[in-house]
Amino acid sequence: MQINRNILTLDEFTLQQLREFPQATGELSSLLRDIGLAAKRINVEVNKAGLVDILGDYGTTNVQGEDVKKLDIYANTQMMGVLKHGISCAGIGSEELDDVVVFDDEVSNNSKYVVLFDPLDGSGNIDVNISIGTIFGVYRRVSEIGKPCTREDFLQPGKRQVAAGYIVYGSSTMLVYGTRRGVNGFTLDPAIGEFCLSHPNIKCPPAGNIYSVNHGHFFRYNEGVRSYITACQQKTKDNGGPYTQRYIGSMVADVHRNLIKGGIFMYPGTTDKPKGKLRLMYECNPFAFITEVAGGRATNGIQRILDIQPTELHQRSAFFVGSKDMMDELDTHLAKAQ
Ligand code: P6P
Repeated sequence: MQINRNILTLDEFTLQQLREFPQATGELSSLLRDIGLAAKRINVEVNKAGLVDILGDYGTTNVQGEDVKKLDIYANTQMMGVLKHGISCAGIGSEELDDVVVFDDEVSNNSKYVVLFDPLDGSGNIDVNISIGTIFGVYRRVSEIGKPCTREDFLQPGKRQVAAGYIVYGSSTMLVYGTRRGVNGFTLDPAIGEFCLSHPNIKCPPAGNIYSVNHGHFFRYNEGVRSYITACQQKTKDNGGPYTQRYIGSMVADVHRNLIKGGIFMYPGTTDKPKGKLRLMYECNPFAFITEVAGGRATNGIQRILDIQPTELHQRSAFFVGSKDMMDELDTHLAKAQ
C-alpha cells in the first residue's frame, strides 16, 4: 500500500501559506484553524443528529422569525467560542444573534479581524438528513486596533472580505475557503480528525448545465428571471444543453455542487419578497467572494454582490451566483426585460 505523505492538513496548509509571507502576523491562518476546530465539533453533532436529543426545535425563533433548531444554537456556540478564545477576532455577527457581539477583552481588541457567519444554514433539512452547512466571511477591521470593534467593522461591502468559506456536512464533510490567492477544499479524514487538502485551487467552470432555482416560486419571479429559466428548460445539445435542474433547498450544498461542476444558483426576489430570502452579509457575500476568486460571478440581478454597501446586519438580497457564461446569459435576459 502506497502511503501518501503528500496530503496536507488544513493546519499544515495555512502554515505553508504563512511561510510564503514572512511579514504576515499569522492571525488569519490562526483564525482559519479556529474555524476548522469549530467545524469538527459541529460535524460530530450533525452526524449523530438522529441518535440523540439534538434534533428538533429549540423552542424559539431567530431574528428572521425562523424556528431555531437545537443544532443551530450548538453550531452558533461553537463558532463564537473558538473565535472569542482565539487570538485573531475582535467580534462576530451571526444569523442567530440580533446584533453583533463585541468580545471586548485585551487580546480581542488588539485583533485585526471580525467574522460574520451563518452557523448552520439549511437547518430545516436536519431532520430529513439532507446536507447542511456553515458559512463565514472574514473582514479586516476599520475601527482602531486596541479598542473594541464597532458595528462599522461589520457593515463593509463584500469586496472588503480578506477570506470567506463554508463547511458542507454531506456525504463527506468539506471545508472550502478562499483568499485572494485562491480557493481550496479540505475533506475531513475521520481517521485522524483533520481536514486534508483534497481540492486544491478550485476553479468554477465557465460553463455548466446545472441550474438551481425553486420552481415553486416561478410565477412570482420577474419577467427576466422567468425568461432565463425558460431558456434553461429549452436548451438542447445544439445550444449548450441539455440542462438539468438541481435544487435541494440547502444553499451550501447547491452552490458547492455548482462551484465544482459548473452551474448557476438563483434565489431571486419575488412579488411578495422583492429582496428574496437569503442574507447578504453571511450567505451571499461569502459565496460571492469564493465564486469570483474561482472565476465565476455573483449579482443581485442588478449589481455585483460584492459592491453592495450594507446598511443592516441581517439585510436580505436577491442572489444569482455561478459560472461566468451562465451568469452572462442571465444578464441578457434581465436586460431585455427592463
Ligand atoms: P426555499 C435554507 O433555509 C435556505 O436559507 C438556503 O439554504 C436554501 O437555499 C433556501 O433557504 C431554500 O429556500 O424558499 O427554496 O425553500
